[in-house]
Amino acid sequence: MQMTMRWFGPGHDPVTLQQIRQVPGIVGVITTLYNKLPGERWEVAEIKALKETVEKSGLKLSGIESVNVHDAIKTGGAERDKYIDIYIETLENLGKQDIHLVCYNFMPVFDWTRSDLAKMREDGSTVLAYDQKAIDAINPDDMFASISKQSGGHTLAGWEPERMARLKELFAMYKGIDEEKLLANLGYFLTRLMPVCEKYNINMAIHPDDPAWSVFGLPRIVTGKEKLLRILQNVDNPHNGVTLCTGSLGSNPQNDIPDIISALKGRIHFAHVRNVRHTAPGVFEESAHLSSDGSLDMFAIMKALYDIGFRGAVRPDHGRAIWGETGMPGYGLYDRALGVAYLNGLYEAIDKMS
Ligand code: DNO
Repeated sequence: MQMTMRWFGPGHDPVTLQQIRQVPGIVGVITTLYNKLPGERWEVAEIKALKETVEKSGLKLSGIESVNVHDAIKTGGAERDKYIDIYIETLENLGKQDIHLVCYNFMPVFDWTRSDLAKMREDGSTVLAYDQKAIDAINPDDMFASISKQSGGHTLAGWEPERMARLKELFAMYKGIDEEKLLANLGYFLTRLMPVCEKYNINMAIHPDDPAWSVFGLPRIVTGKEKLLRILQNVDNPHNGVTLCTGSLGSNPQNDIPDIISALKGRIHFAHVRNVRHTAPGVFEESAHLSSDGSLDMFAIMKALYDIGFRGAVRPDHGRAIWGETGMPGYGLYDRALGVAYLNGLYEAIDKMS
């Protein structure tokens, strides 16, 4: 297992590489060119500069999260081949810089969705939370306004203002796109990527939909075991794999995460390990990583990853805001560092007892 943390890059992340390096057991960061919009090509010089910045700090660039996918690809629109060509060039440029892991998502219009970015808990910490009733009561424009108001001035991953300014147009693009079409469009995209992935040994790792069900009437296809298996079987190539995000899949209490991990053996290329607390149907909050603070059994999750032989990049996921830290919602240093320490402890125990 390679323990990593997400880092949003120079000028975007208030957490520094030096701070990350001081977290015990961290070997690398998962990062991105944060200013790139979906559909833009990543140039060699930009990737090189990012990599050098990371490596100068003594860390490895362990993978990219995310190279975002243009909506023309997701909808199978007229321009999809043009944008797939650009995506392939980006992969080629990443491969040439010895980068072999790319996390992406195939969620229509929105990336992750929350109703509250700072829900106050009993102990005074704040967490990201979701309440389906609040989402049902809001329209997508107001949703974006509410998210940006709560973002503390940061641009949040997947909520780029440039895209959100075109919400109506984006929703119109998805008219007539149901789950089957979205799945077929994903298959088309992946099939075209596989040759460049094989050439440069790049593992594509699709991120589950968060939450793991449809929002605002948009189709969602990365929500549970059957659908994940279908995505893998559709393009049955080891480079077509998954980011096993326990918090996203775990938003639905019906998802048995250790069982999903076993079913995906060999095709998990990256893991986001965090806990959620289910409070009512369609209502959850992001708890501390500790099993007893949430609804997921983190030991069973780490054990399942260990048992399938997963030794790739892992990162803790969203942390609570604690100890007065202000920063990007979900991505402060302190609670994620606690998460790392806990996951390292679980892993050491599992390893020594196996
Ligand atoms: C949110 C993240 C997502 C994730 C993308 C992957 O914190 O988990 O934005 O990075 O869905 O493409």
